Amino acid sequence: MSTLTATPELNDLAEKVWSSQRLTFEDGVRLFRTRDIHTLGELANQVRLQRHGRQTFYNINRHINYTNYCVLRCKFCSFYRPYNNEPRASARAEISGIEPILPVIPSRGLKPAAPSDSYELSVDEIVRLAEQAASDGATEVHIVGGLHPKLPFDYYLDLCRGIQSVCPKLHIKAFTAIEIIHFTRVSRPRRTIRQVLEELRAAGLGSLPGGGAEIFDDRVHDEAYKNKVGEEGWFDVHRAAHELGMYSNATMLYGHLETIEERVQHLVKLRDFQDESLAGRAAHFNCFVPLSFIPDGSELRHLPGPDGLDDLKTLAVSRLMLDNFPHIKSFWIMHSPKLAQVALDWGVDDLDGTVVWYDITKREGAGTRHQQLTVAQLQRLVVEAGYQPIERDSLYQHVPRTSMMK
Ligand code: V47
Repeated sequence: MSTLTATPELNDLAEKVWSSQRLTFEDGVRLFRTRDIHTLGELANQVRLQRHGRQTFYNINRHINYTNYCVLRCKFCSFYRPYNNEPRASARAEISGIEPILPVIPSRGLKPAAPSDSYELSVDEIVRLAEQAASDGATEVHIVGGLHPKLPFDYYLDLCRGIQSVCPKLHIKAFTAIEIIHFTRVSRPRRTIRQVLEELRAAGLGSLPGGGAEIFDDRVHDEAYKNKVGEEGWFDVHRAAHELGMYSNATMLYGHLETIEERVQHLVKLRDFQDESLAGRAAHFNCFVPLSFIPDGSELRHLPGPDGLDDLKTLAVSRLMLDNFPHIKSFWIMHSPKLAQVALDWGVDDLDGTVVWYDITKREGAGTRHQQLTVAQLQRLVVEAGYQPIERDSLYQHVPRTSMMK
């Protein structure tokens, strides 16, 4: 497969990659620990080139984070705000059959503005954002939020229905596995995971993003996100989605309290699950998204977070270990556009998209919710790196455009 000469340290692993043999857990750990980073990057790049040639995928999308109220207190998260019975926004009044507890505050985008920065968006506001995104050329809205203690299941159904009725072509990629399980708990009568997914799909949900996976390990779970649904629940949701024919993604939040072994174990668990989905379910994971931990503002802010080399190694090892995942994404919001560009040589073939607004992490402190790359900027990153930019839809079909998007 290659003209690459691996150092003796990685010779046997290079042979395995060249002959398409599956890497073991121990191989993954060795790749993380190697000092021969050039061979590691080149091996990942070869796998990427074999799968996708020089094509690099991006989409025109818009991320919408509907609330930062959350019943959880994950230590890595700087996004959540406790609910504490603060004055309510307009959301509940606008959705079917819900009486507002407090007077409705006129719709003004994010509410309340002061003294707290907690917010929830009404269904109408979300639909308007989606409409705006569609008129700007977006093919996808990526919608996730905190676990809101009061919003009823109807809010999420109305949100999907509302978007679908005004933008029937817009793909709704929404709700992490953790949110889906939250919906089973708030729904009345209580729904199963499958019922929640079926109802959301009938309302317009197209696919599931990969968030909430963190690290599949009980020790890390108990130290960093104790009360969150763990690996079993996360896989239950993705299993049900794949059985229903709904595609999804998978993530790994790395660079906080986990060890290298725990990272590799996470990858192996995903690979095993993907084998099952590919063999016997109607859909599977499309993409793996390693999320680089951003400590700013979180309870773990004393940690340094991953450096650039760790980011590149993690992406490369992911490409090599996850031999049954079609795509590896560098989410430029967390990696930075510069690192995401370099990562195209380290196994990455997807850059997510234009994003526009993003609330969950802010690399440069407060006031930078507006995090956007234009199509021209995304394309330039790709072209300058020697790759071919391809606009994709949510299911990785090529999007033909008659005019150049900005
Ligand atoms: O679920 C939270 C993570 C996720 C931090 O599926 C953090 O295509 C880093 O899942 N530092 C949300 N990460 C983002 C996500 C995602 C993003 C882009 C594309 C896709 C996809 C999925 O972000 C959360 C959590 O795991 N996260 N806090 C933090 N401080």
